[in-house]
Amino acid sequence: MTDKRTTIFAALLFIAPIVVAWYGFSVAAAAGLVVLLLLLRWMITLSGFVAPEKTPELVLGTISASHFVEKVRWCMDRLGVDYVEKAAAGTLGAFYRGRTVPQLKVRTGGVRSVIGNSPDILRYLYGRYLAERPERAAFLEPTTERLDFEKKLDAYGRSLQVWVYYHLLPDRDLTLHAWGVNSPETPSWQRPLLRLLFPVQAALIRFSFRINDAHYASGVARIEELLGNVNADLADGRASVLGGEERNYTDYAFAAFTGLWLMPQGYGGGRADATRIERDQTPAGMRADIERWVEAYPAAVNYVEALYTRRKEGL
Ligand SMILES: N[C@@H](CCC(=O)N[C@@H](CS)C(=O)NCC(=O)O)C(=O)O
Repeated sequence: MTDKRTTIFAALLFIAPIVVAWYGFSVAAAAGLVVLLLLLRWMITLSGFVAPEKTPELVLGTISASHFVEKVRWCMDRLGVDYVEKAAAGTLGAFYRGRTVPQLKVRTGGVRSVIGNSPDILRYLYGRYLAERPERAAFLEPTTERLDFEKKLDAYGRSLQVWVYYHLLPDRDLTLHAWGVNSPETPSWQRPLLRLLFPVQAALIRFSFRINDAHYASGVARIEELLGNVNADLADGRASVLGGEERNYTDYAFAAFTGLWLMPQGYGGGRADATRIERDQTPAGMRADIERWVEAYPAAVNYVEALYTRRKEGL
């Protein structure tokens, strides 16, 4: 409800024991400080009702180089809602705050709600905007078939995370670039932290995503299975992977995830340019996978590129 105020309060909580030790507070004085802090916390809660912070109605928490973010970002653009993006440095939020991106913050009057996980965000957007703009929201309808395909796509997205880090992590500079160290969108205080914490972050990623030869190989097998199936489905020239002439959110999700390795022009809708890595800058093994996929799955590649051309043209 009161983001900035609670952050300041959290900082005070960390400073308080230092103040107590520094000035040699008695037990009674330390207890008094605790009461003061509790009172301050209560005031912050009340201030949320009396003077709510003026935040935009929809804020999308992002890191710019994220295919899960791109899935939601594209759907929000397609839906035509006004929102602002708040970018953070890659991986810091996950390992120190326990949150993933995309994260949607919704303000309704004085109340702020936070939704994580791309499928949950898309379900919210459909429910929220269906009555207001039924035609624009129809592509978000979660039919059984779409939900089933979305699960497979999200698994493809997770395998791509293993694939990306397997290739990228050994190259510190490239990884830091992807995490936003050179991006003006990344808060300036987070950029030096990224450099400082790189060995910790890399170790955490290696551990949590199980980055090793065997997991990479099984991830590539899963990626190729999905690409093979979608490529076969698209061979008849259909507009939507699931069939028919109307595109739906799973088509954008497929394109957003595939865009992570294909890097078509316009990836990120102009909001991921500062973390972009061109194919000729990628490590040799990564480039070899990309080139193999481009050759093996032409229908899927053409489909994603065509969708990105339409995205650039605002269609
Ligand atoms: N199940 C989540 C997965 C999202 C996810 O894994 N996001 C990654 C970026 S692609 C993330 O949050 N990384 C944390 C960070 O970089 O702070 C979703 O569908 O939104």
